[in-house]
Amino acid sequence: MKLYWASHACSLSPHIALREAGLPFELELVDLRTKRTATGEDFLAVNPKGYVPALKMDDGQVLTEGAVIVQWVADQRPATGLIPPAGTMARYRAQEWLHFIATELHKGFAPLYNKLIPEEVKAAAREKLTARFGLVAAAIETAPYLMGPAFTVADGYAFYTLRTWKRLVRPELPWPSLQAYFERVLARPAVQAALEGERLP
Ligand SMILES: N[C@@H](CCC(=O)N[C@@H](CS)C(=O)NCC(=O)O)C(=O)O
Repeated sequence: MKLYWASHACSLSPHIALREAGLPFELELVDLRTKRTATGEDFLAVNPKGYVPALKMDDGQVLTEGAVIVQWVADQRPATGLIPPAGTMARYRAQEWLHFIATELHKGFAPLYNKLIPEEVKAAAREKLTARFGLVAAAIETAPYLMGPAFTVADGYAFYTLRTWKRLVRPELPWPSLQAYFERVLARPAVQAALEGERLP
């Protein structure tokens, strides 16, 4: 299996999921500007969408969309509890988080990356993100992780968005309880290993 990734990108979330699941995989760095990989592959031939993450499986199939890749990864190792079983209400709750993180948090940062977007629009995006992160903060007031006592792939994805806030907005998270949550996830050995694996020479 091969995970196509880029630095500071949302591919960190499936990277964490793969390490939490203990699955064997390789990493392939993608240059998102040239669409070539570190070993010279044409990334558009791998994923015509041109963005990471993409997971090439052992049978050659390529799965894209981070919120879906992490579910596939978690389902390979059900005993890890990285996601509740398919068909249960708990699974829909995990999907509810994953979709919220993808569409409201991850994509909520989009205006902040765009140099052509005026500052007032960026300020409005930051305000909206603050309110959305407030919902995450409320969820972790009563439990260590989004789904309760145990870490799930939703936490790995949320962690990426918290890192993005720290990098693009300011080092302090908008809600105090989020900092403790960030540190809890950061301390996990699989998360440490993923961050180490993404350290560029
Ligand atoms: N819908 C995709 C979006 C992934 C995405 O936004 N990837 C960014 C990095 S975080 C990227 O590769 N951008 C480069 C591009 O769009 O060309 C998903 O949820 O996985």
